Amino acid sequence: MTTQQPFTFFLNQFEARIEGVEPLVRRLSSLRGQFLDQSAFDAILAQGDPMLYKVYAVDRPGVDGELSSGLTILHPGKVGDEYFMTKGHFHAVLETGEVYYCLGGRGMMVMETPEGDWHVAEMTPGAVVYVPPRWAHRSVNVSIAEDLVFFWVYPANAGHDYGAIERQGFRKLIVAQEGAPAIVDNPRWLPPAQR
Ligand code: S6P
Ligand code: ZN
Repeated sequence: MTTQQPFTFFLNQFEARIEGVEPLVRRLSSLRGQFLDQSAFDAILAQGDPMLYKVYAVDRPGVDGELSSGLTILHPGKVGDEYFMTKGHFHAVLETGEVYYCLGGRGMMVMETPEGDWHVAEMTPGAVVYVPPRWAHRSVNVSIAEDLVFFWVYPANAGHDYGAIERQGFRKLIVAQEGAPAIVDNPRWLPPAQR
């Protein structure tokens, strides 16, 4: 057994980055099929491929006991009436949870279980959202102009399973209705027994 050495990294909250870490960038094109309004999606892509979010990950070896952590910056914007969001995933090791700590902006975390239970949690500065084992999670920026910035920690051996979400999305969508975010049903979503 090897003994890991303690280390420190610096999260620059004001510049929304982690010192010395290259971010992973996700653009709109990587969420093809996720936004309900396909023609609005195509219209934005025809003008370019905007960056939706950046992820600064301090990854650790994927073994029992290790924790990965990092910072995500999700930009504001909409595709049709639907706010910019992350792809969303289950953890490949389903029985692993995650903690999110919101540092800035205004958002919602959409969650669901494989059985179709759902929950939406508000993300505002200071909010710590606990994602229990088995819950898929997606972050949504519901602000008009501000970035949604959050820190997260999860077991380094959890892995990511994007497949189920890529196929039919989450049960609930977050859309702008009369200027305010609303939780609505995703018409593409089917209960587990009908898939
Ligand atoms: C990892 C954690 C976050 C997300 C990130 C981007 O378990 O939940 O780091 O990876 O916010 O979301 P996604 O769905 O594109 O991985
Ligand atoms: Zn996760």
